[in-house]
Amino acid sequence: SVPHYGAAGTQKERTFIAIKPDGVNRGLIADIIARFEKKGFKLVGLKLVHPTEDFAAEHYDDLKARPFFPALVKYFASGPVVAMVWEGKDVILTGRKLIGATNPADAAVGTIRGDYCIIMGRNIIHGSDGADSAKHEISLWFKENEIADWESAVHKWTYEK
Ligand code: IDP
Ligand code: MG
Repeated sequence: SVPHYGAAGTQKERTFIAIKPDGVNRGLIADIIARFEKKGFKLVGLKLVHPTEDFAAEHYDDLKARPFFPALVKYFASGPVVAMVWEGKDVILTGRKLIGATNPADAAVGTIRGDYCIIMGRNIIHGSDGADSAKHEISLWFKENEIADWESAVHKWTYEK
């Protein structure tokens, strides 16, 4: 079987997706999960976590030199987040497409950010931006025994093989 962070480039590619505290508070959990489910991706990890500011800073470590970093850490640690791992062919890139552009003002209508938020500092959802960050973020947020490596009963209706 694959490592718990998945195998990029295969049907077992995995990405880390988090509904941020504004998405949780605004009642968008079910809608966001539904979009990934209806696309055909498979949920393999799911938990509600209220991150500490230290953990938020670790998650966003690559942005620590940016001027908005302190506000970003406070925002991300301001309430519970829905932490998820989704699996499927090209789920990292396609997940980013479902989410839409970082700035909701630039996000296409029909994307999650395009439909549900207005400003960058409250853009409701996070998604890994590549294979390396997916591996890093899944490993940061989830232990091996928190990932369910299950076979979907509708696999053959989603993929040719
Ligand atoms: P991403 O979430 O689309 O991957 P990143 O560049 O990785 O975007 O930035 C992480 C998060 O930091 C964004 O989702 C957004 O909440 C916040 N952010 C990024 N750039 C800005 C900015 O210029 N002003 C305020 N917040 C920002
Ligand atoms: Mg990012």
